[in-house]
Amino acid sequence: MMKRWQAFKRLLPLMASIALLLSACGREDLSALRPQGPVAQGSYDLMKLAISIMICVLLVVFGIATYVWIKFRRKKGQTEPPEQVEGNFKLEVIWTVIPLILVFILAVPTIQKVFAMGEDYTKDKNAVHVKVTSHQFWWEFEYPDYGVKTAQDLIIPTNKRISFQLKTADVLHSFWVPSLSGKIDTNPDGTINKWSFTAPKEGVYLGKCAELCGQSHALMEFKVKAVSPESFDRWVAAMKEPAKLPEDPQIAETFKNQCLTCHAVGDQGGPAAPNLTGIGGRETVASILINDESHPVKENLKKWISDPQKVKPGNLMPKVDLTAEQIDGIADYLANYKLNY
Ligand code: HEC
Ligand SMILES: [Cu+2]
Repeated sequence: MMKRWQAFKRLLPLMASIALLLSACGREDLSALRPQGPVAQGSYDLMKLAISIMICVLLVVFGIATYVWIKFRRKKGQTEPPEQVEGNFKLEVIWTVIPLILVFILAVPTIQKVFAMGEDYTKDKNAVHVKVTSHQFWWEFEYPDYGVKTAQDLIIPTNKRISFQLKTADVLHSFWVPSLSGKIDTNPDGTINKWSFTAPKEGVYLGKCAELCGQSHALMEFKVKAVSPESFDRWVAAMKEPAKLPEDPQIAETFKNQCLTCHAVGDQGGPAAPNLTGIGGRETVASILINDESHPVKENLKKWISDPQKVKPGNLMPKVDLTAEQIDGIADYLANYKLNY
């Protein structure tokens, strides 16, 4: 007994540090335990149901076990083996039927909710339709009804059903916004998966790729930004305005030749890379460099453009050969490319 306690005491600091380490892994805004919309609330309710049932089972099983340990322990002076019991029809029926009932209680709402999440709203006229394409290592969002495409920040109106059609441009990824919904894969076999959720409250919700998809999988994030319906309409209108190019003609020339071969702004450029319209007002650069007071968007843009491979190893943007002035000029132009909405 003493020895065991000694060993336990020695292990205590290790266990405490592991607990600390693991708790640092949890990011507050990446938690399914703080649902912010009805779909995520549904999943959370299922978790609560499952855990409640498990706790009840645990209490009953351990209660009976403790009772049996005490009641049937070897009594003082007892020498013969206790009475041997083999089989008990009544008991066996009970411990088969009860678990079956519990599984049924869990299965019915789970199946209902899973099918509800994947229900097809692609023909729903009241829904906002978004075509999601996952790429190594970024998310593309297209709004077919508005002729608008964006990346990394998914802008949605509050209280409207958002109907998603999801596919991948390369390998298997998984679309996951823990506080708004469960996960849905984007399959490489060409299947288009359907999915939907709503966000009742304005706010920015963190999303993440939830399927190991390559070197920078862990850096493949996105944001869902829920805004008022009026604000959403203004955003769509601003996205549809003609492209604003750099004022400095030399920077404009470099930007057109070196960047618009892959990227698009407004009505110009190509579809191979994230659409950069309004990038100066987004939450992040390349989904992982968070724009805030200590990391202003221009700094993040310079960091990215100078060496994209250093920020997100293995991503498909090559390091473009530019002078420091060109990088500064382009970063300045993009940082000021903001949309009012
Ligand atoms: C060969 C195609 C290609 C070229 C040329 C290219 N990029 Fe990119 N760029 C990409 C791809 C692909 C990504 C997405 C990387 C990722 O996040 O995985 C990207 C990401 C970005 C991002 C982050 C976008 C976002 O949504 O946050 C910025 C900013 C950017 N590029 C700027 C530039 C600039 C400026 C140039 C010109 C100097 C340039 N790119 C040239 C392919 C290209
Ligand atoms: Cu991915």
